[in-house]
Amino acid sequence: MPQPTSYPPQSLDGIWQFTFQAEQAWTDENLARLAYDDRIAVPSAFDALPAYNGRRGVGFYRRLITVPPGQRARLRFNAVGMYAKVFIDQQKVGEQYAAYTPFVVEVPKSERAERELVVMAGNRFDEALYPLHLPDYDFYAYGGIFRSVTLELLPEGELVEWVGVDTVDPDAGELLIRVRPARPGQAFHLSLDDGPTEILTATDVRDGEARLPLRRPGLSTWSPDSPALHTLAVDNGTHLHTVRFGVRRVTAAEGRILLNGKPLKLLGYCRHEAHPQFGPALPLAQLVADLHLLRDLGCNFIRGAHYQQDPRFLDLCDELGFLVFEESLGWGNKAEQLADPAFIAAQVAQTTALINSAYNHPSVILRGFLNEGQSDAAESWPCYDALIRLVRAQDPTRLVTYASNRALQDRFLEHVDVVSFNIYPGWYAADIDEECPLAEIRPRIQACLAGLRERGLAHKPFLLTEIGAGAIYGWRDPVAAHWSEDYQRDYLATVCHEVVDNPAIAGVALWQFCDGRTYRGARALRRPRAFNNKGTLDEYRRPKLAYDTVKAIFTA
Ligand code: ADA
Repeated sequence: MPQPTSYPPQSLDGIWQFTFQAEQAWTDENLARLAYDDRIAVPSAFDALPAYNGRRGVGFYRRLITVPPGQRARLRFNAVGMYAKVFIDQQKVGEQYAAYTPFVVEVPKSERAERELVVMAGNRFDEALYPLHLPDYDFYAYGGIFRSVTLELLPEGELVEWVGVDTVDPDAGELLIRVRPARPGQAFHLSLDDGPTEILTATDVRDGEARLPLRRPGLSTWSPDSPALHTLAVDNGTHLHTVRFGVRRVTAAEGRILLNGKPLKLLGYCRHEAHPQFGPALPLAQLVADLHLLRDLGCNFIRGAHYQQDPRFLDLCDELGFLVFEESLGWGNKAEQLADPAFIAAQVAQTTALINSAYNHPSVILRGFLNEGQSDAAESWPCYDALIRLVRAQDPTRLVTYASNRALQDRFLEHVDVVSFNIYPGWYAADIDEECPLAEIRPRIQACLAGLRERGLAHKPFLLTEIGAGAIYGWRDPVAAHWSEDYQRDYLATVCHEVVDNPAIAGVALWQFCDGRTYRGARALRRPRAFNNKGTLDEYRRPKLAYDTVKAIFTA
């Protein structure tokens, strides 16, 4: 058997040339006249930098790369926002209209080794061009190469493009190895944890995917307390593809979420990838620091709001034993969008890319989409139907859900595994003249549970996937009025005690971990400082009064 070929990916992160063009149209692909008058880091959000703060247009990132003449190669971009075009030697080789979602582009072969790479990163809102991120979303839409870029040298011939590892029975070490592409009768060489190579022949092939059962009794399982990880190398004789995975099975029964048959209580936060100095392009040290803070708070659960998470963050969640709700990008999408075939296609494409690129993270136990879409309108069903079918078909090891702010008016709850509600009793209070709306928090939560029981949905686990109150960092108020740290502390104490004490609640993701920049202009009148201030920490990760209160309850 010829030795399979696998080259380690080369990082292209570092200092690139840069120019910002406020007036250049997205359709204007004339690169020849550009003067790269600036320098920038990759990864970065260019509009998190003083020269480009708040500006909208097109950022051009440029660097040279070296590819041996005649060598097959491709570039992997882990995230470019809001949308991107990629050029090699001034020829367009790829486009991407889904920020936060990885994509790859082939590098055309050349007799020359030194090649010019230019990336156009657009940050103008444009619903026709990019309907996935609209101006009313409550988080700032940055532009840039948000996450790492790598160069992969590839062998000629058929590649092992994708490998997924499903756990069938964690106790028996029974796995299903899914390999794409594949043909009936094709032989694959597998090596688990650098162990002996085993040859498996593809007999069960569906839509170009081989499904190879593999049984390894005694494989250590993945759990928050013991986050054991394994590697699997698959080669088809031409190309070697290695993945890391965890042996774990997630199920839902009798109102609880179970991991390897044991019930969980999910305690944690919703977290945006955001920082005032880096936007969504967080340095690795900040990802680690955020997870250390979440662990210090006593959390075991993170909802990655509202888009695909940095793969390094999920790798860390795998290694540290966090449990994750990951969703594709959406925010308050209305029925007319949700019924629009072009929008549905964009949602299916980005969610498919998310599933494929983040498939083997054992920490991700819940797969979501369409945060707070108009799921109380029948016209919205086509998009929910398409995405629920997609997840069930392509991502069968995770529970399907979506975060709904329609509560008991939601029309699609029967179709998901877990009911996830975003509610804000005591903040967006029913009666704005009510002096102390804290009193409405527990009754509202209990009313949701009662309503679900009446609808015959009490067997589905119930998550509070958003609940919270705003607090301006440093504002201490003897009256404990809205926007004070005191009110937020009392609010989250009420919520956390209810969650911990009430067995009918499977978990909570408090809104939110830290403050984050949001709207500009008049919309910001609802967001003091033009930030979403519901963080338990401020945007620089400085803890508010609520921090110690939540920690005391979560760690009790
Ligand atoms: C919604 C939304 C969040 C945030 C929150 C709030 O639930 O999903 O992104 O906007 O409201 O702060 O009001």
